This record gives sequence, structure tokens and C-alpha cells, in this order.
Amino acid sequence: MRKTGAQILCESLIKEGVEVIFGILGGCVLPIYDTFPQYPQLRHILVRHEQGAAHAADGYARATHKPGVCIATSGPGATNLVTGIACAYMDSAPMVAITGQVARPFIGKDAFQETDITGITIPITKHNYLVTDVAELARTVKEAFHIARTGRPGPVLIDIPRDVQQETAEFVYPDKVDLPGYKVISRGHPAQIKKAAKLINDAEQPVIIAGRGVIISQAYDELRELAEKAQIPVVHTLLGLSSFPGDHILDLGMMGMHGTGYANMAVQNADVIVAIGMRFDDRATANAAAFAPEARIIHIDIDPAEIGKNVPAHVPVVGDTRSVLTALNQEIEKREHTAWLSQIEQWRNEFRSSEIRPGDELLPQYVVQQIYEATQGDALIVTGVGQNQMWAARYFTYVKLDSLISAGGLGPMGFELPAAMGAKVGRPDEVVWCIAGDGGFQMTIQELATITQENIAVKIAVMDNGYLGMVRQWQELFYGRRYVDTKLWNPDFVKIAEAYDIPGLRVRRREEVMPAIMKAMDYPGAFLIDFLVEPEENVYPIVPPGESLTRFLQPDELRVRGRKA
Ligand SMILES: Cc1ncc(C[n+]2csc(CCOP(=O)(O)OP(=O)(O)O)c2C)c(N)n1
Ligand SMILES: [Mg+2]
Repeated sequence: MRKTGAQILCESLIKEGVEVIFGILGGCVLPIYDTFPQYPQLRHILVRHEQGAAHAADGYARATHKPGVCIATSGPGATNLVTGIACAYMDSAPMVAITGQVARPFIGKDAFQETDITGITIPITKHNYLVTDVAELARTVKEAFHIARTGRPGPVLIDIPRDVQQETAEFVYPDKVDLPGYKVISRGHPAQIKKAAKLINDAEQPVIIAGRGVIISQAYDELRELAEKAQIPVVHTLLGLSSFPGDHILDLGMMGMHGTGYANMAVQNADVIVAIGMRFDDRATANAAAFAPEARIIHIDIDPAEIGKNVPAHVPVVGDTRSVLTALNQEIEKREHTAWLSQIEQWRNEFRSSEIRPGDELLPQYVVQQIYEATQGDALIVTGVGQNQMWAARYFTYVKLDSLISAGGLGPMGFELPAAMGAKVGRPDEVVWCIAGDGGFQMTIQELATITQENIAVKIAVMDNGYLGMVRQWQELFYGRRYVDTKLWNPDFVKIAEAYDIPGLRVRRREEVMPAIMKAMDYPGAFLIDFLVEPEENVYPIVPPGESLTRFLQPDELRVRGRKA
């Protein structure tokens, strides 16, 4: 049967199992939108800014492990997606972004709202397409979803000229892709796995670094088996949090610039590191040249380009983490590592950096910890970027697997609200808490309208410190306390919520925290709490730029520990 390009697109999306699309319309996607009513099984969520569409698709993708879909018109619609696409790219979230393009005769003519979006997004997509023939559209969609979801996931963009949306072609959806240049290695090389197993079996002070790759391939059981069988402590990158139960005796929490002192001590003193689905980001390793000087590093990653990129690997294993760990676990011997684990316990006692100061001040750490207490960890946490993000990472215990969504690679402020919205659409039965910065919240605050229009019941905790807090912290510590333009005048967030028909509360004191959280959770819809937290609270420990992981500044005393790695 002949169908229009717009119909072919919709039918193809349905074939790919798409249920939700986030977007905004405009001239060059009108034929697509005009077709939506024929396909009621596709839910379109009208956002208020295309950045919101992209972050929402990303949040949906991370929450469901299915590609998130966003759509925008040509020109400004397409360029507004760019931040969200770059974010999904850096954090390996599967996404298909659809953009309208000006009609073919106008391409290259500087037509109204013409932008070379495939040119712009080359470095931030896994692949992109400009569809110049309607007969190619179905195959293109098939390939786009295949590329987005397989191997190391990521965003793929499809740019479709308006006249291609209107032309007709015979619709046949291919059942296979033919991409000779695109190969995914999922099973690790057996010889490499044997080498890795030998290193692990002989190790005295091993550490596992669990990254987002564990979550992407849902290798939770396999990771746990490895850790428990060989008694290896587990540390996490930011995006690897919730890949292993946060209350497990072997769990050391997050490593890195704002990692716990004991996680960083363990990594720096390890003799063998099993790095799983992580890319040795500079926020995780601190000074890479001084990273874990004694360690033999086993690097397991599906993307061969990550091997040796930032930190040399002694035993690289390219493959899907779940499949590699399954094979590896068969070769692993039971070990105890008593001395090593008791050394780590000692560090745990020495570096009590996660304790919350007693007193009256409303500390952001306390707020996060109370959200944990109220939910007992049975919630999906979506963070902004900055101090709020680090507090969410450090003071919520991720006892539930796959329960944190945070933008680690690009780190765009404004991620929190739309990503939480997408996550809640993806996991409607879970409690979704958006931990927002007061700065970041204002970057995508307009999505409150989407939340109300679509009845998306996210709970929003604004960590209202009246500052671009993380930058203020850097000014305080590294720029002689010169707070240039980090202080924020803020609107009344409770009134703002009210204006969007969302109830809200303001909290100033510790004793108000738990009742407010309970009220938010008891309410059936979206709810906002404006937490007026201590304005100049800092995130500790912090490894100053250029330093090695163990040269972190500690809370009260503000002095460098100065331990030799
Ligand atoms: C889009 C964007 N612009 C600038 C930055 C740089 N930046 C990183 S954290 C931060 C402060 C964020 O302030 P807020 O959202 O209030 O969070 P807080 O650190 O106070 O918790 C800034 C400006 C960024 N990450 N993203
Ligand atoms: Mg702030």
C-alpha cells in the first residue's frame, strides 16, 4: 500500500515499539503532526521548549532502556534539541531525534528556518540521516533504531524534508538491517577473559569500578556475583550508582572529585582494578597521570574506542558487560581479602565525610537523606547539575537498582525537570523525585506547563541555595572567595508552581522537611517543595583540579589530606 512519508514514519515508529514522542510543532513537521491522529497508539507530549523534548526523551530512555523519541521543526526547533542530544550522546542514552527540514528545492538556499542540522550534530550523534527519498524512509528508521539501541547506545538523528513527508511510497518495513560497516562486539574474547580472571584471582587489594555500562546492559546479578564471590569492594562512577545495592557491605559509594574518602583511598591503593562499563572520565579519575599507580587495570567496555583513551588498560576486554561478566564469573575463585577489607573499614571510620552536621541549619544533605528515609530508597531520583547533583549522589542510598538518572558527561543545567518528566512517563508506577538546583530549575522551568497539561506526577525538590552553588564553591575555594555573579535573585518558586496549577510548600527548618516530603508523596499529582537550604554549604570531599584522587579536601578542617597515593 502506498503511504505518505509522514504515515511511513508513524508506522515505522510503531513497528519499533515507540509509545511516546516528546516535541513541538512547526512548519516543517506539520505533515507529520497532521498524521498523528491516525495513530492514536503514539502518545505525543507537547513540551514548551525543544531542549525539554530532548532531555525528556533521554530521561524516558534511561528509565525504560528503550530509545526515547523527540521531534522538532527545522531551524530553531532543531538547534534547540542540540544540548539534549549532546547530553544523551555523552551518557550513552538511546535516542532517536526527528527533525523536519525545509523542502528539497529550498535546501542550500538559506530558506526560512533552514539549518544544516545533520552537519551540526555529526559530532554528537552516533549517526544521522538526511532523507532525500521517501522510498528510503522506512529503512532509515529501522537503521536509526538499531544503531541507537545496540552496542554502546546513543542518539541518532533523522532529518526529513517537508516534501518528503508528503510524497508517497510503497510501505514495506524491513525486518533486518544491512550495515556492513557497523559491528557490535558483544562477547568478550575468551583469552582476554582468562587473563582478567587470573589477575583477579591473584589480587590482594582488588577494587571494582562500576560504571553506567553495568546499568545499560542490566548486569546487576553478574556484578554482584563477581563482587561477592571474590569479595571485592565496589565503587561507582556517578552514572554507575545504583548498579549495585548501596547498602551492601562491599559498596563504597561514589569515587572521584566528590567521591567518598574511602572509595578514593581504595581505588588509589588497589593492586587490581576491574573497571566495568566506565570511561575513566576526569571527574572520576581526578589527575589521570596519578591514577591508581600500583594497579593492574582490567577494562571491560563495549566501545573499543574507550580502551586506553584516558587511562591505560593492562587487560582490555571489549564486549557487553553482562556477557563478559557471565563468562568471567565462571573463572573466578572464591576469595576472602580479609586484610584488604579491614583496611577499607578503617578508612571508612577515618573519612566520615558523609556525616551530616547536627544543628538547626537546613542542610541540603539532610534534605536528600530525608527523601531517602521517606522512600526507603524505593524511588527514581533525577538530578540537576552542580551541588544538588553531588548531594543527591552522596546522601541518597541507592538500595534499589537502576534508580538514579543524572547527566554526568555533558552536565547541562536544566536537565532535571524535563528528564524527570520523561522518566515518570517511562515508569509511571514509581515515585520520581526531581532534585533540582535553583539555577538549573530556571533553565527549563517552562516544562511545569507540560507536567500539568499531561498530568505527570513528579515530585520536585528545589535545592534553593540562592546561588549557582557549585560555581560559588569553586570561587570560594579556588578564586579567593570572589563571588562574581553567582548569587541568584530567585522568584517565589511556590507561587510559580501555583501559577502552573502545581501545589507547593516552602521549607526553612529541619523539622519541616519530613512532613513536607510526606505531603508531596501523599498528593496524587506533581508537587514542588522549595527547600531554602544553607546558601554557602559546600560539597565535600573535593579533589582540587589537577590533584590525585586521595588529595581531597575534607569537611571541617579544609586541609589537604596529603596522602601519598
Ligand atoms: C547549561 C549550563 N550552563 C552552565 C553550567 C556551569 N555550571 C555548573 S554547576 C553550575 C551551578 C548550578 O547552579 P544550581 O542549578 O543552582 O545548582 P547548585 O550547584 O546550586 O546546586 C553552573 C553554572 C552548566 N553546567 N550548564
Ligand atoms: Mg543553586
